Amino acid sequence: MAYKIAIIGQFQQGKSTLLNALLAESFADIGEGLPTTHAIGEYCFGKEGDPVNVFDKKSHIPTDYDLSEYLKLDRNKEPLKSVTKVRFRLPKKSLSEIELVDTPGFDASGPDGAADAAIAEAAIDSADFLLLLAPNTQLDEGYEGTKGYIKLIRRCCDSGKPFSVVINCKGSAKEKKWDPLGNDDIVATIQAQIQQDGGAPAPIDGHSPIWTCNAAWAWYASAAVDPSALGGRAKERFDAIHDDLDRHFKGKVDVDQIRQLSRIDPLRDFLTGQGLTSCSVPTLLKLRSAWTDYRKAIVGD
Ligand SMILES: Nc1nc2c(ncn2[C@@H]2O[C@H](COP(=O)(O)OP(=O)(O)OP(=O)(O)O)[C@@H](O)[C@H]2O)c(=O)[nH]1
Ligand SMILES: [Mg+2]
Repeated sequence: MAYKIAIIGQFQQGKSTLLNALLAESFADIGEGLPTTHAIGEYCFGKEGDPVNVFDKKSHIPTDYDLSEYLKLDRNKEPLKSVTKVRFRLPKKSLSEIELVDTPGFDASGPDGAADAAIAEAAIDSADFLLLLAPNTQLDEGYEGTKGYIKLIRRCCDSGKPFSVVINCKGSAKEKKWDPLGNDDIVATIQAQIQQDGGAPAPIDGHSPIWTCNAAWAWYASAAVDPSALGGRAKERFDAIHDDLDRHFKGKVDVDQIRQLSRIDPLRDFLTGQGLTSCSVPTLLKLRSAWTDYRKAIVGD
């Protein structure tokens, strides 16, 4: 059985973007502010041409779709609207030992919000490892969304399962928000909470259990190889990221550098290598300076 890694977090914080970045291909739908993922997305190893298995509430027997046909369909319309789980079987070496699971987000309002949370809870229960995605724009003292994250950190600790925290930078369009650690308090908040709840998260890349990344940059670096392949919304998102990068790097956007700075590759290596062990608080405390040194080495500021 493959090692099951579930990406969890609040709604619209970049779980599906992270999943696509780890697979270096766009399978999961990305949103624009409204809750977007409502079904479990399982991404596991398969052969070229394997069908996508689609499950809904009514039956345990899946309906099969051809992968390229499935990706063209509108997932917000019936029959796909009432889907509870989609299983992708992909010929990707990175999935030979692990299975990645994209989940609906926590804390959305309305009846869909409660249903999304129930599905995400079940995904936590059936996972071997949890990747909690925390955006750098949150976890500020006094910010309402922080409470939701504290609850999720506690949920990870209580699950007794190994977990790591990934900080992304959803607010990259704003000044200084391109740095996943642009919010000074974020690591301290997470550390204090994990410590208080008695959790022992797993260090990524032999280094720290709180990993910073920018999945949007990784996605940009992959798509930049062939921007003509992008259509519709993807093109708009690509152009927005390009403008953002242009500003930060003063017109010298080097795709390899951006990819390296996104820090997706070491995260993927960690996940596929299953280097999952526990880690002490002193190791956690080294993170901030490690990230600053890393950034200086790459962009020189
Ligand atoms: N700049 C930047 N934007 C990001 C990053 N990750 C996600 N985003 C943006 O955040 C928005 C939401 O991303 P999704 O991947 O749909 O978020 P999600 O957590 O899967 O959302 P739900 O499915 O609703 O729970 C999109 O507009 C993404 O482009 C990141 O690392 N950097
Ligand atoms: Mg999603």
